[in-house]
Amino acid sequence: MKFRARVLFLVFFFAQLMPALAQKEDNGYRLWLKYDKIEDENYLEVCRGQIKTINISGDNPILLTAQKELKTGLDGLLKVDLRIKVSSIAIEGSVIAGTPASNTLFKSKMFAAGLKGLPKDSYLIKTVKSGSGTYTVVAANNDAGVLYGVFNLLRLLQTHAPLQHINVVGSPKIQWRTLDHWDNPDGTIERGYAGKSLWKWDELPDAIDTRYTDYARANASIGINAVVLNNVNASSQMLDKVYLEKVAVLANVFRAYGIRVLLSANVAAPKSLGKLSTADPLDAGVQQWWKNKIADIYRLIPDFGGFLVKANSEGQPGPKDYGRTHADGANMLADALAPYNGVVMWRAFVYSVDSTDRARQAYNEFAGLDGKFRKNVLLQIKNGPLDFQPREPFSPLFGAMPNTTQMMELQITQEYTGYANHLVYLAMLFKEALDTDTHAKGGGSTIGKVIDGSLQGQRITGIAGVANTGADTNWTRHPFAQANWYAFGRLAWDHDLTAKQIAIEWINSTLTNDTAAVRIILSMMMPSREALVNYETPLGLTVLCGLHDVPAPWTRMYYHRADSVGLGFNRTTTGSNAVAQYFKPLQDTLNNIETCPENLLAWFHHVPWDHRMQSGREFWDELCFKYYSGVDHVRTMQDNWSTLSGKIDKTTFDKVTQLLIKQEDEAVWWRDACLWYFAKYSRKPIPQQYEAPRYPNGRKKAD
Ligand code: GCW
Repeated sequence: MKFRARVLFLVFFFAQLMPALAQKEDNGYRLWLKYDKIEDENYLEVCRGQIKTINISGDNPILLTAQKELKTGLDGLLKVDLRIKVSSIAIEGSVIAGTPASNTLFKSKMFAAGLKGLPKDSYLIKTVKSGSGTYTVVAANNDAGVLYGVFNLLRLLQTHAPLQHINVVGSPKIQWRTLDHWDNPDGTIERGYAGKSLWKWDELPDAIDTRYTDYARANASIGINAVVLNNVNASSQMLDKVYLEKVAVLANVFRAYGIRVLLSANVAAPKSLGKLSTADPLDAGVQQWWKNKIADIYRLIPDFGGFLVKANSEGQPGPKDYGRTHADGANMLADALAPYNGVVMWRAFVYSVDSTDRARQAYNEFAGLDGKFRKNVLLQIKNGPLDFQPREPFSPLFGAMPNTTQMMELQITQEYTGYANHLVYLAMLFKEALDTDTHAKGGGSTIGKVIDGSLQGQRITGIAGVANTGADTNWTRHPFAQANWYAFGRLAWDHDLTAKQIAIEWINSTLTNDTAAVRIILSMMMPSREALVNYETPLGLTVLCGLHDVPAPWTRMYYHRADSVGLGFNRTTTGSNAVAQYFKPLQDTLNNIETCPENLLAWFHHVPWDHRMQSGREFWDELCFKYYSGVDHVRTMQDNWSTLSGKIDKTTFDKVTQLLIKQEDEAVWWRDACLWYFAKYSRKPIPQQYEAPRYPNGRKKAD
């Protein structure tokens, strides 16, 4: 071990001495919007041959943005200074972008058919042959569609897609593609690992940080169109006029990028802010207070999106304080927002420690309320029934409320997935959740189809990701954490994209187009989430942490139930019967230890230590195997990354190298702590072929 650490140190040390090769130093600020000159000379030539002018009128804010972005992107990638020439005639060598309203060209027969029926925010990109040359078209029915099309055209260039024959239609599957910030008025971020909040409340509304624009650009480039600015553990202060005026300034900046602003609302605000004696949603005075407040908000922010609410969970106030239901609370706000087209995103994350099985709680509280919510209420459900663990089964609420609009909440910030210290590509987790079959209407009833409305016909659709951004220069601290922000946006836009496709896009636009290097980076990213599961909570184990990045299984008996017989939480019919919340036949599959997927075994079963696994190993040996293979992957990542020295810009290379050293050590710590502790119950040794623990009693010195 020591030898290994020394080798890595030397690699790192010599990497420092190497001259910065061809690559520029990169502080990561530009994210995936780098637009450095295309290095492949042949491809560059093709692009320069086809793209010579830009034709997009910038006569309203979003089109102006699209024009700016198109020029910035193309100028950078092609290293030219393109002329903007607005005309309704298609000229060879031009990129023509717009809507039928902005350019009469798009009213012509040639485009009318393609645009007909193209939904809001969708676009088509097409190479059109004309005479001896070609021109390129980005067309949409609304301005935001043009902006998304422009960003996609730039992405095609960043990924070196063949330009001569483009024929792409892009269409978002989900309407509310939302980023939730857990940012507090004092500038701190709950579960934020990349510095302070981006919102400088003390400077607003007077000073407008240019970073707000860069933030909006990044979001728009991946299709995000809504942001909730403040923590769900909400301070009423955010609804105060002083703060609303600051919020309005941010909303103005974001609007030009097609982004709407929402706020988390503390439902006790009528009391704390309005000095009423109650916050009961059925009280006429309370209802009037919200109506007035909402009218004030829309005066300042005409396209305000609405409220996100965490109620009666972890100490937050809510309708149950007054003997009312979640539906009563949500509907009262929904009625007040409806005249303005606003929505309520009401969270289903309810948690009180005393419940016998926490994994059952959300379903118990919400399933019976199906059909009771207004049409403009979206029930926001975390992907798993518990709380953003490295792996959970899906929340059984999905698909179980056919008369209620459901949206999914994912966590981009790495609360339980290594903070911003571990390289973990979360698209694998997001995809697993979106692709899971709920069996709500027979096989193929995936969560993706529930939330995009195609399964149960809900008309409003949404998805939210808890942001991992902060004021750190590179936004997310770990350079690879940017990929998780990127992947969330891309999947919110189209959950049928594959995690691999998205990773390639991100690598190409952020790190490199070198084929061999891309392959190596992919081999690191793609298995990284499974590796995390393996070195923290394999085989269906969950919440084995103290602080959320530190192993402490000895404090989490509630979740793992280790004893001399076995390990895991019995949620079968002989236990808490949480399986009953799932649709058949899945319910039976999960209930039977022989058919339950092994990666969820200890979630649903108290697994005997000698239970025979598919690998032929006994459960205990399999557990050891998983913990050790999780660590192995981190080491493979280190080895692979070290081969990229000189191929990736030095700042990023060094930073990732350092973080991988930390990740390796923490992975080993998790492995050693969990196996040391569980061995007390299994009374079995760690098989001999494995290396000796680095932390034999599960503690680090500093611990
Ligand atoms: O995961 C838990 C977090 C809390 C968070 C809560 C929630 C915002 O530990 O910090 O509170 O979930 O989602 O409401």
